[in-house]
Amino acid sequence: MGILEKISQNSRTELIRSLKFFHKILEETREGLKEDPSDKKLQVILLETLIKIIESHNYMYSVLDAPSIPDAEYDKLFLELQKLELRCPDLVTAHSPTQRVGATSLVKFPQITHRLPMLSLSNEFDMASVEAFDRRLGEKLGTDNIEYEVEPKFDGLAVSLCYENGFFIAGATRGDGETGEDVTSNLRTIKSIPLRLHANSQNNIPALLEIRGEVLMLKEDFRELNQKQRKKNEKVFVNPRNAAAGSLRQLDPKITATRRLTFFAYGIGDSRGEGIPRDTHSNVMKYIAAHGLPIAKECDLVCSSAGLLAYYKKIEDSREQLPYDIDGVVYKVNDLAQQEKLGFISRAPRFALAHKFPAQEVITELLGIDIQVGRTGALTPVAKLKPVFVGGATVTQATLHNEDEIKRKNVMIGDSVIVRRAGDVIPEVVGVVMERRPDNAYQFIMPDQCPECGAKAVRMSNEAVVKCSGGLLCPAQKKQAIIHFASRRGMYIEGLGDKLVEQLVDAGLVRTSADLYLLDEDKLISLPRMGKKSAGNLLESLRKSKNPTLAQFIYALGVPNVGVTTARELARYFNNFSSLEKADVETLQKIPDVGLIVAQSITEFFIENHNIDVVRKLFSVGIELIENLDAQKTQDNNNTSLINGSTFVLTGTLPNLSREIVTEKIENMGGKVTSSISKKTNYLVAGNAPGSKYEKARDLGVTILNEGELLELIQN
Ligand code: JCF
Repeated sequence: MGILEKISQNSRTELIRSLKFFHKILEETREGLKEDPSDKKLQVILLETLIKIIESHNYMYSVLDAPSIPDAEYDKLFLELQKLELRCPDLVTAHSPTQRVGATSLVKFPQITHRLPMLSLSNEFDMASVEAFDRRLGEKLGTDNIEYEVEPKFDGLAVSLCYENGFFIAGATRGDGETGEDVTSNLRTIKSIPLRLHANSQNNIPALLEIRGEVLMLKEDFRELNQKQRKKNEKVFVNPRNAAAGSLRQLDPKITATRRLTFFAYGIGDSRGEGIPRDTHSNVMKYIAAHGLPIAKECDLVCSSAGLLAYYKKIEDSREQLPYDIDGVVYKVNDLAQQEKLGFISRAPRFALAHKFPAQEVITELLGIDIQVGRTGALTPVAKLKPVFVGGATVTQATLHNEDEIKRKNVMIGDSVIVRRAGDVIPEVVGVVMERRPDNAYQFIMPDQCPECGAKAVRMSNEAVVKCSGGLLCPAQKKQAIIHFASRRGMYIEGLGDKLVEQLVDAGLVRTSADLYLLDEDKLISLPRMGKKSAGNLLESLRKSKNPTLAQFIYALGVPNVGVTTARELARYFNNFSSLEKADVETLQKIPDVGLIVAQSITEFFIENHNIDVVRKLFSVGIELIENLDAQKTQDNNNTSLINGSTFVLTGTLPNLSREIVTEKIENMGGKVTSSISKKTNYLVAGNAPGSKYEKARDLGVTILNEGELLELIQN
């Protein structure tokens, strides 16, 4: 452990101890003030306590790089302090956090004083406040149809880039708004920041141009970084924003260079030179773009509050598809003369507003930890939460991944935990609010027995997961195996969902996937809520599922470590099921992507008597494989299709086709779909909001196709 890390850990522990204490005082003073709001002594105590708490969080966030509460909670405390100071102006002191323009600066980097202060934006969360904003400005300007430049609000780090005579000479973080950290060397590693401004059509380069914008990490790059970090057993980042911050604030620019960061400009600070627009903000944006700096594609011009709200809705709806995280939208009066007229209010321009999305991180209580048993017997701890509304839905459960994760995050039952839910990602417990840990919080102990069947739970020495050793005798594993068997990419038995499988197994009607095909109407209607019609539909689905491709069937069996892609490779290699069943470890390893572990997992599966029985039974109840179809198709296309033998990578969202379908089509025609671009990649299929793969493909000269072009290739 380095000195800095040691200090961090010690200060964190100390801080948490004192925070606990201050929170008690906070509550008591709040109570006291409820009885007598004008009690001067209590006011002073409340004020000092709020300052202590806020400054501690500031320190943990910006110096120790370890945020301890969600932004929204911090904002609440800050607001409470602001309100108190507004009521009692005599209590305002220079050391109050309200008297800063922004967050604390780090001492690690040299400081740079901004030529013009970097301001912050006023925030609003609701429609009515946006309407009030527009009305307020309209009254001041004497118009009821203000034009606004609008854009997504990047969830990154604000920086200022200074260009002299076209050369990038210095860049700094926002810091406290007056002075920031000199991160010039690190910014120079970001490819989307030009080291020299491009000449625009008038060919004039400004003598001075201070660009304001945001450094961020694209979602796709964030996922790749965390994958790499996990492999190297290094720190994984909570979200792209923290990853971007951690990457930009590296003392060694070589490390920053290995992290893929992106920059988007949103305005200018100081400037000198001819041709710099002085009329509208949208012209400033065009000017910035013409000089080679990236601006958000989603920038737009709208009028009046109706235009603002329509834009908010549009961006909110496309949020998931955007390549970067945003936390709202920004509205800015477009006319610069109007901007000047409106001026500033303390730390923010009066002519701009951040309209934020509802929080994606909230605090709630961890009521308990349940164990879920998966198909392969993996026991997954799941957090039972006090219901909480986050990211647009009520959440009662969140994954805790595994035992090590719980230890790493130091999660105890009874804790207040930070829960994050972004889009349709599974909600997860991000961390613990340590200062709120109650005295009766207790450690979770991973059970040494499967909670479903009582079999011993074992942890392999080199694995993070604990597994139930009950195999298919375990009802939970049985159910999961059947759910997997029936799934869309398996046998595709329509209408056979999780609930129904559970009922069938619990009623003793189905013990293995083969039993499904022995069901009849009488057996089915014995189940609660199952009529003749539903029974008929299910039997029809079962009948229709009896002729899977070899690949589908292999996948459906649920051999550990054999996913869709491996199943396809196996089908292509063996062409028929009996060769696969008989294959030894050496033979299996000749297949692309099959290593020793997968090969062993396959041979072990086909040695197991129970599995052999189920497979035999499946064939005896009428499963007939379309064994040679995949091979046939490949052969047919051998000489004619450009797809056969080519490697494809997919990025972004395709307008009409899902990734699964595209992958299936390509693979059925003898092509391969991989996840990362290299010189060996033949085609990149790019949809909306493509990630960094797009640039990489372009750099490597890989052919880029859109959905239409891909379909043409498939049809030819
Ligand atoms: O994230 C943005 N698009 C954005 C952030 C745009 C702006 O005009 C901003 C900002 C943060 C602060 N302006 C300020 C003053």
